Amino acid sequence: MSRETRVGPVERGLLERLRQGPIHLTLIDPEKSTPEKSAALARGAADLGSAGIMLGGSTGISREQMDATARAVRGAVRIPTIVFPEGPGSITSEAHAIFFMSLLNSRNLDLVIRTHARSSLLIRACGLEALPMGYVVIAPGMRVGEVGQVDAVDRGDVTGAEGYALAAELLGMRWVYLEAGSGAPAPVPPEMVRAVRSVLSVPLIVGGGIRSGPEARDLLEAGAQVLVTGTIAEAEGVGPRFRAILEEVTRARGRQ
Ligand code: 1GP
Repeated sequence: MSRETRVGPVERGLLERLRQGPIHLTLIDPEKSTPEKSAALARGAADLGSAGIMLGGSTGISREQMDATARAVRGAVRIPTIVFPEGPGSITSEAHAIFFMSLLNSRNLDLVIRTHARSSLLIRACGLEALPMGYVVIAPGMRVGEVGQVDAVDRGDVTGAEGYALAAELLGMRWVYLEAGSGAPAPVPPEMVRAVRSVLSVPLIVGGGIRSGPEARDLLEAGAQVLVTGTIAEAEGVGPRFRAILEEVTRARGRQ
């Protein structure tokens, strides 16, 4: 089978959109809302131009909650619904795809590869499209840094971040995610994003702590291709700050 044929429709669609410039993904935590409210939030985000809905975030999401939320969101929007897993319990056939991600700087091998070995056959059986991703936690890392038993990359350690990102690409991962941690006081430093982007040819995702238009703009100017926000819409809905972030993404697309 050629490499081309392994890339599924969700990934092809995202790559197609990326050709026109950066995109935004909205992270929704199924544990923090009802399926109906999550679907309404997804609709609002999609209307403002978000390119996909990621479902995940909390530890210990139940399969039932994930199924119900994925079903509701998938029924509400045309953009793809992508699982952002915290473990095998996140796997649902109700979503379109899953970020099949290795937490590269975890000390816990379960999160690097063992859980993947235990869940890959189920993912295939569910018909879920897998997007292979290298996931790298940058300080402060917040909850994922703790739960993920991570040796977080120091915010000044640009070479460390470049090393992880390029290793992911050389291992064949088609997406790289620099994560400062949900609710981080500041996003990944733009200078780190710029450096990582300069060594990568696969798309670079950046998330954690993005709360304002100017923060989004700085990351986009540094070369982030996908911005992920969760907390802002969770706390305020698709309000002014969420809109400001989406406006920056739209503006950056206009510049390409
Ligand atoms: C978490 O990067 C995402 O994995 C989103 O972070 O909740 O801070 O937007 P925020």
